[in-house]
Amino acid sequence: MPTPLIQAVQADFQQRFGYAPLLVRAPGRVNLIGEHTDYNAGFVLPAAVDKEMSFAVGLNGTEKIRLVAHDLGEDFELANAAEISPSATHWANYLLGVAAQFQLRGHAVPGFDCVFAGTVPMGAGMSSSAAVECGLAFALNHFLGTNLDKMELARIAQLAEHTYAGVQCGIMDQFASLFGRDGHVVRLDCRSLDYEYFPFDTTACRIVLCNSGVKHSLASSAYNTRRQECERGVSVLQQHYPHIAALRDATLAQLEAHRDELGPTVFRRCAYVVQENTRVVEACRHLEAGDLAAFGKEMYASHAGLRDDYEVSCVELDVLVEAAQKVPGVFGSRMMGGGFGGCTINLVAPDKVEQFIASVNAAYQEKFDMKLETYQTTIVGGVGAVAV
Ligand code: GAF
Repeated sequence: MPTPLIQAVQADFQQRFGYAPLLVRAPGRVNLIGEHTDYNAGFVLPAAVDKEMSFAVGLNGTEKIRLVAHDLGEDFELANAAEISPSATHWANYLLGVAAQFQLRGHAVPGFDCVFAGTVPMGAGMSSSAAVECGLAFALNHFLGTNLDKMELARIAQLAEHTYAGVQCGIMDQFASLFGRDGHVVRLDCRSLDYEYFPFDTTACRIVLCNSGVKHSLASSAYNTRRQECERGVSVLQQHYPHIAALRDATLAQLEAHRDELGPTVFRRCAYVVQENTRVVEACRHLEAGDLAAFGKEMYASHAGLRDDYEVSCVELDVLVEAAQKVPGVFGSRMMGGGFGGCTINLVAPDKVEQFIASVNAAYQEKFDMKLETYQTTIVGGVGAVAV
């Protein structure tokens, strides 16, 4: 059954361009645990959720690329699809970057039209940009007949983010949007790209997101700096342990042994990543054993590491996690995504959700003069075409 949003982009497309489009949905994601581990060749545990981007896409038989951000009421036109380059129109870059990646792989991109809209909140750490990239990558793969598999599409979307959005992200977000499975979280080994699905019943344990509403303009540059700090750590360690190709391969003992050489900041960044990787593996064990309390402890430890060692949290997120921790029936809570704002993710017993939302709202209002949005999410399947 097409959602109202899919119907809206379809109607907008039809009215503007006068022909029938392909309809595509691309979900945002949550990440239960494993933050800033993806670009360190480590483990992550995301799931695609029911906040989605909706697309209407078609080939227009000309050389033009015409893009419409339905929510913003803005459009963008490029005269010649063979001459794609980054644009001053911020949102258009996520789409242009994807088309450019197809071209770089030797696939000519003809003129196309795309209308998109979404319910994934922007800047909330739920991967709205990855959803935009993945939705178009799916559509172009269809129209160009390129037959690329989902992992290749994830890679295209990731590289679009690197080259046209300037964020040197890992592959988690794009992977989650494309590989999501209804009712399952998925553990990805970001080195081998092997993945394993774990059932997660959101009627037995709710996933509640608290959107702090905080968006830091420096988040992208701080993200890239964290990545560089990790790379610096690896280059120091490699001088002593040539087998270390990424922080995934390092141990705390090795970091301790070279603490002075690493320097205090790089040491703490690396120590966080090494511990977070272990936490993902442990958390999956707890999930399989049905031990949500133990799973939740890993989440709290993850937040503490992100706050104190990786330093990507902010006071608003810390207040939300502290408030969550005081509510009975909350298994775990932590900041989610790149950080510097956005959401916390909370695992809450179903009969305690109301109390949880009331408590975190009260704590947030007491400290900050800002509205807190909360979302109860369900886990959905990954990017796909929508039949009408
Ligand atoms: C952002 C990035 F896009 C991901 O690749 C990941 O690194 C995440 O931050 C932190 O875990 O969402």
